[in-house]
Amino acid sequence: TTDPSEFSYDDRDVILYNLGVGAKRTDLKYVFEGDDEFQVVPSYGVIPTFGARAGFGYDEVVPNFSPMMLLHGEQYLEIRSFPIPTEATLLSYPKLVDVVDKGKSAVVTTGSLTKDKATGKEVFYNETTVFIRGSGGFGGANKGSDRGNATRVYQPPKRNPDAVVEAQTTEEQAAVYRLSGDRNPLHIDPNFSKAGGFDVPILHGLCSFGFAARAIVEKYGQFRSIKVRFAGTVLPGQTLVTELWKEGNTVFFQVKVKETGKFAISGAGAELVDGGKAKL
Ligand code: HDC
Repeated sequence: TTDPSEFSYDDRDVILYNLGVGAKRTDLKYVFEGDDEFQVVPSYGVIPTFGARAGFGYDEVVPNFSPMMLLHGEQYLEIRSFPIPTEATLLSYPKLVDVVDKGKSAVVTTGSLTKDKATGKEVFYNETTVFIRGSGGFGGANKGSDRGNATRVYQPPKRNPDAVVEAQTTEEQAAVYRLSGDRNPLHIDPNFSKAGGFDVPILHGLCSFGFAARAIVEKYGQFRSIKVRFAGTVLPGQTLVTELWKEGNTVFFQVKVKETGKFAISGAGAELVDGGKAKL
């Protein structure tokens, strides 16, 4: 297709994505299309929006834009119909939501609705916030709008986590993950990443997001929305430690890098479908 908003996928894409977010060969529901419970890790809902263009360029909304200085800041995903298909043709409709001046940096949010092409049914809604270093100082008065769970900062309870899930990424994690759609050279080309300030190409924020989403589904079941802030970078090969707390329908979570003790994801939360018990 030549329509950039159109995205088709099938079981091969599902398996590649699941492997990209750390599924093991023994997790048959993620890696074998013949399994009765074959499914995609629900964070896949971010992927169909990648090719779609929102009708603006970052260089048109902030000063001094350089792609090397762009980092993924936050992500919100809503899943609007279940079960998530393991093959479909979808259409995405992105639009500019917010541009905020953070002084040295700029924060730009794009919202994108994704529908099933055949039925018109809404499948996903995403908000993607990028943090663009060196593109602030343009004097915008906008402090960012309140969009409910999409902008919520989830404060985890003070008690110890109810569950902790540890998973080591591989040295090839970003090299595999990028094949699901985000070909940003920041995650593979050392010359590009060096220009952006990183000696080694860094892991996609959405790859760590997928690891955390998998942990939520495995511990508590399916969720209808998920929101994260990417608080620090992760290098391929590092170990992700996801800490989770469940309160009613809400899962609070955060992700730390085991080797450094620093946050990769903070202020994050997910809203479960029917307390996570729904059989979908
Ligand atoms: O938090 C710092 C950081 O390094 N975070 C990790 C970033 C990261 O690794 N992201 C993932 C990898 S990059 C990636 O995946 C790119 C991808 O390929 C392409 C994008 C995806 C497109 C998808 C399309 C579907 C950093 C550098 C982001 C901020 O740190 P500092 O500069 O120290 O900021 P700080 O002084 O703490 O705060 C300044 C103001 O900015 C707000 N802020 C901080 N972190 C933010 C953020 N806003 C959004 N997102 C974040 N992650 C702070 O709240 C503060 O605002 P205020 O002054 O109003 O309080």
